[in-house]
Amino acid sequence: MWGMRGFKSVLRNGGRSRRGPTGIYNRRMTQAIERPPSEQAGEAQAYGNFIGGEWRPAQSGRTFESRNPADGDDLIGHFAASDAADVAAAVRAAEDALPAWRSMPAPKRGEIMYHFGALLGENKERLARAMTREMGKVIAEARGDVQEGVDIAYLMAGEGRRLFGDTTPSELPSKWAMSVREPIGIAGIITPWNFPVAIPCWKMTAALICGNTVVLKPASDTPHCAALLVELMAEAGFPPGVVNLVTGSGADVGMPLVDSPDVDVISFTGSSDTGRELAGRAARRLKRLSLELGGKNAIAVMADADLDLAVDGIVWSAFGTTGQRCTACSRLVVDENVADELVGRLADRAAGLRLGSGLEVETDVGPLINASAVEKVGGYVEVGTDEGARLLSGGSRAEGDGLARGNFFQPTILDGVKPMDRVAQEEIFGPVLSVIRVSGYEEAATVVNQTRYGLSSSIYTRDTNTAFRAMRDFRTGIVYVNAGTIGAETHLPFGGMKQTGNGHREAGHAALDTFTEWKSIYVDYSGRLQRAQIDNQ
Ligand code: UN1
Repeated sequence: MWGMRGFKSVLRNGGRSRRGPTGIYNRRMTQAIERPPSEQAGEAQAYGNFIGGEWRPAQSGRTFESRNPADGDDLIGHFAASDAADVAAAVRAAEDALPAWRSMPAPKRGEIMYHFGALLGENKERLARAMTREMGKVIAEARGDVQEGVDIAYLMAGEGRRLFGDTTPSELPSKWAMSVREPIGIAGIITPWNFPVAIPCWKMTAALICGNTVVLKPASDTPHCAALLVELMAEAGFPPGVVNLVTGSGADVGMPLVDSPDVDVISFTGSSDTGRELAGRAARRLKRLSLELGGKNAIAVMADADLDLAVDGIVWSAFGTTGQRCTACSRLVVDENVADELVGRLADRAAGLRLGSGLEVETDVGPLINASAVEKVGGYVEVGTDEGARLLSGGSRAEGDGLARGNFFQPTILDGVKPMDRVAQEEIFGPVLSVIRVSGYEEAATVVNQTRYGLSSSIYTRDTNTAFRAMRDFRTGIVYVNAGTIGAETHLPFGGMKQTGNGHREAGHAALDTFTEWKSIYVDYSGRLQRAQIDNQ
């Protein structure tokens, strides 16, 4: 446990985030930045919530730990185990900051955002290493995660000079008609651990550029990444209270945020079960809610496909990030004419993947996020084999040199899976690929769509007509041709059909719809009463 002295010596103190004379965060008042606690030698450090520009412990004084999933002995830090009282304080700070932030011209908000993107880029290596240490993904992918944050920050900085509405002819003479976007108010942002920089950045940059203030509740598995991110946002010049961080559990922090009558919009990425619960709570308050939930993404490989290309794409999509992406490929739908050859090559590749700490450059596959994920994934392998699938490679917890203290699971391939088997229907969120054999495109398209989810899909074919049919037929928010199911770029809409979400999209300019209200404005300069629908007939 830390007292306030230890707390203050480690965390950024209030000086750098005090309001300047203009009421706007004044960067000249900042103090020298201490070395981030993660880089300091000695004992694990304590981190608080970031509320109204100050780092504060949870009001209850309670904390929780974050540990390295590749090595459970590596304690990263102690974090505020917050509750409804801390959420209320953060919401109050966001409310106080709202009037000045929403009235700041959007291009000015964009300048701060641009500065944030640049700082994130400068700190890419530091954040990437902290990310690999905290959630396990291999360092190259962690750098990609931070880069995704940089990309969306620059995109949203540019939106500060767009945020377009429409001007349109009125049906009446001498009357002006236009629509403009307005911020909604306070945005509650609830994010997962698998993209601990990119996803908070997608959500927060979109909310902020539109003029909302935010309260971020990061996953309990990655509070350190969130603290480092928010620290950079403060340094970039977002005024106090515009970005607030509250760490803790979903029940103690996430739910009070969703229930708060003062939080106007919630954006959540996570499990379908939690998403459904949030939807019920938000609905009772008529609160806007953007959900990004599960996936059961398929790659279809046709008989005419370039199999070398397909093998690379499948291995990357199924086992990259240890299968812990919403977009990960967990179903391979393969034409029976090439199935044996493809599956044989995949099994060889899977067996050759090197497991280990993501900080070692030669590691291909890092650990799962925690011990319960190992149990869950192992349980699904059993479910699959009980349903009649053949285990082609992997199938159990990985042990061996350097793996004993981590949550490692072997890359796993199950062959002979039927479309409605549980391992073909339920999200496993681990390195498990279910192979379903089909005869031809029609059956492949049916199987690809035979799921309640609809995030990402892909087809490998050399036939242009087949590729276009898949682009038309696959019921997913993202479709790839001759590429795997992962790797969405930030300037296109990201999100899924069916039960992957509730119709919203993130990233791209589509994200602005989540965080703005439309206002339609009519200006009659005729100097007389003109009645719409009546006086123009
Ligand atoms: C996620 O797993 O929730 O397309 C996000 C991708 C990444 C984002 C994944 N750019 O795989």
